[in-house]
Amino acid sequence: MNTIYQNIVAAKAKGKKLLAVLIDPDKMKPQHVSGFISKVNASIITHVFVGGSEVNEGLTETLVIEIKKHTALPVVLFPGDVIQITHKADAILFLSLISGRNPEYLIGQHVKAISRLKHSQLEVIPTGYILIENGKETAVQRVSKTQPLKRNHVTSIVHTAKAGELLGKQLIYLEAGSGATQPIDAHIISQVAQELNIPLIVGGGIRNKKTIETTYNAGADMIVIGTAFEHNESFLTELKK
Ligand code: 1GP
Repeated sequence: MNTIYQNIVAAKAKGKKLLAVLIDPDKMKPQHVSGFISKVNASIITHVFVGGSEVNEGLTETLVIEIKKHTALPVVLFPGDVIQITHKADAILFLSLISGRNPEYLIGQHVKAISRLKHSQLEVIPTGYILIENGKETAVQRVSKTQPLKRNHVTSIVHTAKAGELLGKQLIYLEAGSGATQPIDAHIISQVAQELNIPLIVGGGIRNKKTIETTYNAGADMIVIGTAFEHNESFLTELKK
């Protein structure tokens, strides 16, 4: 059986675009999971991401167990820190915040994660995580105590992504931040996509079909949406299969 990563690579090769819903364990109550996930199952969503910048210990595992009762979609951890790691998920984006210069989020959390990952079957996907400014401070910026890359420094963004690839990251994730007022610009996405040989994920502030289309057309292989689905479940229904 293919790994989750191999399926992402295969989808990219075929030009099949992927869409992940991001569920924050702090915001989704277990009793709401079944109704929400039934809408996810009826939609074009291909992956369920679970994570948040600050989540209390135990909440992620409870949520993952509940989600997996209701869907066959791959459940992928998108953790803000090590306490969100649970072996009940299928995979983990092993995120290194390469836009920042805080060693804790470049390597520190990763060292701490090993005792939790060592005996688990979780598929670990090394991911270069790049935060780009969107006009307001984001949770990632606050928690990681790092500065995002400037939107108009496109060369610096492209070089950061390429450096991530050459360091061995298997995915690059361009992040505007949860609830971003401005999603990542198509121009930035296309410049980065042209340089990369690995799949490109884009998220933050995407809240309508038009932006989904622009983001895919610019070269994103996978889009991540959290806030828009949290605030408006009918947007999920709009994205029916
Ligand atoms: C945040 O990129 C994700 O880490 C999704 O962002 O919540 O704005 O959709 P939104």
